[in-house]
Amino acid sequence: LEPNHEATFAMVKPDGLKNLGGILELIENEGFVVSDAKMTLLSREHAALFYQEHDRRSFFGELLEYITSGPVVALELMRSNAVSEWRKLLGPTDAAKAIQDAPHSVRAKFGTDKTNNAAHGSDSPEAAARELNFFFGNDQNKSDRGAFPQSWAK
Ligand code: DGI
Repeated sequence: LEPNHEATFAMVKPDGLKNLGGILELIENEGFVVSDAKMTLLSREHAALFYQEHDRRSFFGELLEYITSGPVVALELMRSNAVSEWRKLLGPTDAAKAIQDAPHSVRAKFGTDKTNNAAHGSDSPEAAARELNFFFGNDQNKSDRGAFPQSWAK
């Protein structure tokens, strides 16, 4: 494995789903391995838990409406420095700002505004661990990854 090999959590949001292929292409091109994936529809309760740090923000209601408006695709991504590298590829929260500051980013290419911004990325290794656990649980089958070819997880 490469130095600093780690996992992060990504989520293709409802507005990003129509561009799932394009988003996965950017992810693969940056050397990430998609090591787990799950398509799901978040309940309002789960969405509120996932975004609980924002529960006092003015946009919280709008965020919950949006994130429960259609299916999301949860992804576990692996590579060296996966957390910071995925944040970099994702781009700034506001897709309009992303077009200016990070034109090759996922949010610049596939997002629209502050709410409809195509995808999510954990902002720290601690958040990644919590968010991976939230979507994928402490899945013992994850050790089955050892059954994949050595070359697969780079
Ligand atoms: O980690 P990010 O997704 O880049 O941003 P965050 O953790 O600060 O906020 C989580 C989500 O909440 C973000 O992807 C979209 C929404 N959000 C954040 N700030 C604003 C916002 N939505 C609106 N409408 N206005 C905001 O200022």
